[in-house]
Amino acid sequence: YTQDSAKPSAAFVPTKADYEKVYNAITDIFDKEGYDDGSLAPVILRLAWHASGTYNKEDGTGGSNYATMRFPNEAGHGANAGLSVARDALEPIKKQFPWISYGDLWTLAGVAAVQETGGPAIPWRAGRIDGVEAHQTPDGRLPDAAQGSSHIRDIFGRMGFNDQEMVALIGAHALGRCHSDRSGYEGPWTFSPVTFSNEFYNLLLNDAWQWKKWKGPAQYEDKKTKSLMMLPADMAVVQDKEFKKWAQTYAKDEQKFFDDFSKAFSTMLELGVPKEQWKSEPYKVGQPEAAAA
Ligand code: ZEM
Repeated sequence: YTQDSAKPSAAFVPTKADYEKVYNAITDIFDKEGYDDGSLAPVILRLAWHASGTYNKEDGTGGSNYATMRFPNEAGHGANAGLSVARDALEPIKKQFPWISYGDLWTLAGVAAVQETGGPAIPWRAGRIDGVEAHQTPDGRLPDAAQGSSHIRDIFGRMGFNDQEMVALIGAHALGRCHSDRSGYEGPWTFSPVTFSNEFYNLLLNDAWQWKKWKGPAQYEDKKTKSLMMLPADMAVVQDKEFKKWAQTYAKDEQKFFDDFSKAFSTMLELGVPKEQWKSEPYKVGQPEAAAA
């Protein structure tokens, strides 16, 4: 045996076409009859965000580089409850494409979740590497849904985001729902939880909201149908004057929301990755022009 045949994966250098193949394999697992609203895309987007949102700009720790949610300690952080659903769903794809790092797989899956539900293209690039348990960050780096605008500014400011970017990022709550057996909260934010849109801002600004009367954690329900929800942290987006200006902008102008979300989310997915690790400039995966190229 030569050294090469002993280490076959080291010799393989993936191209953009290979990432297109991974992307397509990811989109193939989204539809899931009987699960939530019929799609795994929302919980997979939440995985990509929680894998990236641990970043601390002060010391460079956390972020998407090392995919440390693979380890039991970080997987067990309260904020990550339920994300095994997303990690487990992506595992067969990791087996099919063993050369991709978990960080690249999870973030590319987040890109696919946004794009395949009708959201904007999210520039992405490969380069994350799998880390070790020592790369895990302490519990408490992700936002607490029970808190308001100063907490949101602390948490997202630590990642390096400004007010406008914070408000744009939270707009992802157009997708998916809360689960009482995961976060304790319950219900979807919008009537179309598998469509990426600016509906989160429209509902937040234009519906009447009241505290839900129940045994669970304090959350809002819409007065009219009592079928939608808002977290206290969501409500902060209209209670805080500076945040509210952006919510109004995004409610009026979906294209502006898409543009700003795309930039901020693309940045978020790159947090914590040293420059020298990137394999290319960011580019669009899974878009018609990419497939044609
Ligand atoms: Zn969420 N999020 N999030 N979020 N999130 C939940 C679900 C989802 C907050 C939060 O506490 C919660 C961002 C920001 C913030 C998604 C994407 C993004 C849930 C419900 C909670 C409690 C979990 C459950 O029970 O299943 C808070 C406090 C945030 C900021 C202040 C950002 C940024 C996101 C992406 C860019 C998504 C897609 C879901 C839905 C998951 C699902 O399973 O349907």
